[in-house]
Amino acid sequence: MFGLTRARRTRGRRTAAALAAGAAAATALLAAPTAAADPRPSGAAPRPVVGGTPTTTTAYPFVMQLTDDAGNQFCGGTLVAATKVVTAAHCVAGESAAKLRVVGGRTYLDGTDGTVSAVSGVWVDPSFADPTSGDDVAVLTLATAMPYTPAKYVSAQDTGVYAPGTLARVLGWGTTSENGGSSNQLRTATVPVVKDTDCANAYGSDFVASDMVCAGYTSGGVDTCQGDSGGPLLVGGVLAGITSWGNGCAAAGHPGVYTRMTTFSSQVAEQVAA
Ligand code: 4AZ
Repeated sequence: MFGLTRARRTRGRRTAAALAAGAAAATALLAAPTAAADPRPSGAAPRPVVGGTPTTTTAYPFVMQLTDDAGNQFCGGTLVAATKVVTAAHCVAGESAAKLRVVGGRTYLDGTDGTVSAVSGVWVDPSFADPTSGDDVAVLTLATAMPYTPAKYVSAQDTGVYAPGTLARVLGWGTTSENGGSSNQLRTATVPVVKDTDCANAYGSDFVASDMVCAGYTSGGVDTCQGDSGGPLLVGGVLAGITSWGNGCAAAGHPGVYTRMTTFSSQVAEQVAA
């Protein structure tokens, strides 16, 4: 039933030819020295988010699973108040609240621990149409309060969090390689914020700088992937982005694209107060 939501993330489903053409163009661009050095040992295979490490909801108690009513995880979210979860619009647009669940305090997809809540309200940014047009933000209201410490989120003036090269943390249960399987355990990785002009060079008009920010290494290897959407991008432990889209996962020249939270923080605050 969430097939449409997934299918809309067509960036991961481009043809091999389109990917190859994009990769060739990107290789030329990505001599730009904006990203931090890749910390992985040279020649190391990408580790499974892609290139991350396992973690727990004890370490990151505000990281939520979004599931359908059968318990299948399809996106992530961030608890920002006891009954409020920030996620991506593309995760929940067109879905009925009755079929959504939010699970907190559960590190493993196959676990039964933590707290499961029904969703009593879904706010999707009214301007949202498609992730590549921006406005990819939603706020869920939970029927049951989550007994976990929420995350703080950036305010409109905190744009310094997007200084190129700033290390950001991403989290999720998404696939550990493009077209691979989801991770049973929550994973995390750190990725540097990419300069807007480099991201515009990679994605053309699909990159809307007012609404998006990119993060990733010039050489790829570390990224969010399918199933990580809606989850947090944290800078200094504060929610600064929402996993939104990308062309494939972890490919050189195609960083992950995240919702630029500073643009939406007043709208989110309004929903959190509602
Ligand atoms: C997705 O389909 C998805 N590499 C999330 C993140 C990225 C690509 C796809 C970025 O949920």
